[in-house]
Amino acid sequence: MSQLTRRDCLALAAGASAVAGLSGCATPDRASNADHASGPPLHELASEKGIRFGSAMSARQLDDSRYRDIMLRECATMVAENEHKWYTVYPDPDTVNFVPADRLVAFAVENGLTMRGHTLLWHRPQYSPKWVNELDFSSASDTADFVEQKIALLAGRHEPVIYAWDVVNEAIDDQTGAFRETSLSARMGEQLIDHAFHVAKAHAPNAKLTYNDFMSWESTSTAHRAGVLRFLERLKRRGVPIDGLGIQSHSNYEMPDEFTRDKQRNWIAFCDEVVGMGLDIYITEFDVNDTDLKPDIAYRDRLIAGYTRDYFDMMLAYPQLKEVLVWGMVDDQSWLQTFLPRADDVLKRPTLYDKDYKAKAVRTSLADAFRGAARRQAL
Ligand code: 9MR
Repeated sequence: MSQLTRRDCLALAAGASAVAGLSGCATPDRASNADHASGPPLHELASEKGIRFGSAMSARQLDDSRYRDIMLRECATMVAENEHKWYTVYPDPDTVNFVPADRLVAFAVENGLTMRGHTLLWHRPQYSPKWVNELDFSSASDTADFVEQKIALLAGRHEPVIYAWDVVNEAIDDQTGAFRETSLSARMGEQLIDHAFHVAKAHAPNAKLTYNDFMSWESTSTAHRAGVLRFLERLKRRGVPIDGLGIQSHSNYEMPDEFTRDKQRNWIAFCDEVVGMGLDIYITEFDVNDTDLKPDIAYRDRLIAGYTRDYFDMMLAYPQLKEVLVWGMVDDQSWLQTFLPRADDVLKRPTLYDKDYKAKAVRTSLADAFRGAARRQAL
């Protein structure tokens, strides 16, 4: 599978009349003049190809009627941005708080959307409640009992509504590729992960079970990609009930115009190995970081739209790609506004809709990528 990058396309377009015949190059001018909300909703274009499309949503956004309208028009599925995380559900040892998660699930059910679950175990101390990080278990079996109780409650709460769970999130150190150490793995090691999947299977027997992580095509991600592959191999070897890899698809550190041919090759090699293990792939948190792009809006939108078309053309070529979720729908509400903020304080444009709830060129790119995708066996 070989793709032309946006940079390749622009270079060719500068001098070659043959550019019209190149595949994988969305023409930026056409994209910028279009009505980007026109035509069928994204979930319809996706489902015609056997793909489920949706977005993350937070409980706060339930009170935003324009946000809700976009969700209902575009999405067939949704995922809670933070409401199923341990720090929300289990903020201290004596509290269980399902209030915001229940509101989101009720919204999905009332409106005929399906719901993904994120996440039964975020294996990363930075995002784990402080009280959990401070636990000191005396044995592996004590740890296992504790983890079972927490995961069983979470996985069972919305069974059978939640059709897929990120059982484990971000267990591999993105710098070294090693399995992270936490208070929960201190006695169990990687058996903790196997246990999490087995408990999830027992309490959400109909859900697709996923390992979710943010390894990417970026050059800074080489050790992370390798670590995730070895980790998945170990899980498969031990017979862990895992159905797929959640590829978050935040392109955080390198800009969209850096998705070069070499990086595409490395990325394809990674995805080939994943599907070669018999796993499905899910894009679970797509957005595009524009921290270092010059502020001109038309310029940024053009690069982001072009990158999005390239990325999805590549990913949708895998029949194992069964669902696509974006990490939020409206620019000014994206987590990226505060993560790696722009030096000039200009609002970032990482999602499909701008702060005025108007669809951008990137939406057209995604719609076109779905139109161009082959049909596959749905989840
Ligand atoms: O978007 C989420 C942000 O609101 C939270 O503060 C943050 C910490 O819980 O998590 C963000 O979502 C992350 C997701 O859960 C896992 N992958 C990376 C996402 C962006 O950081």
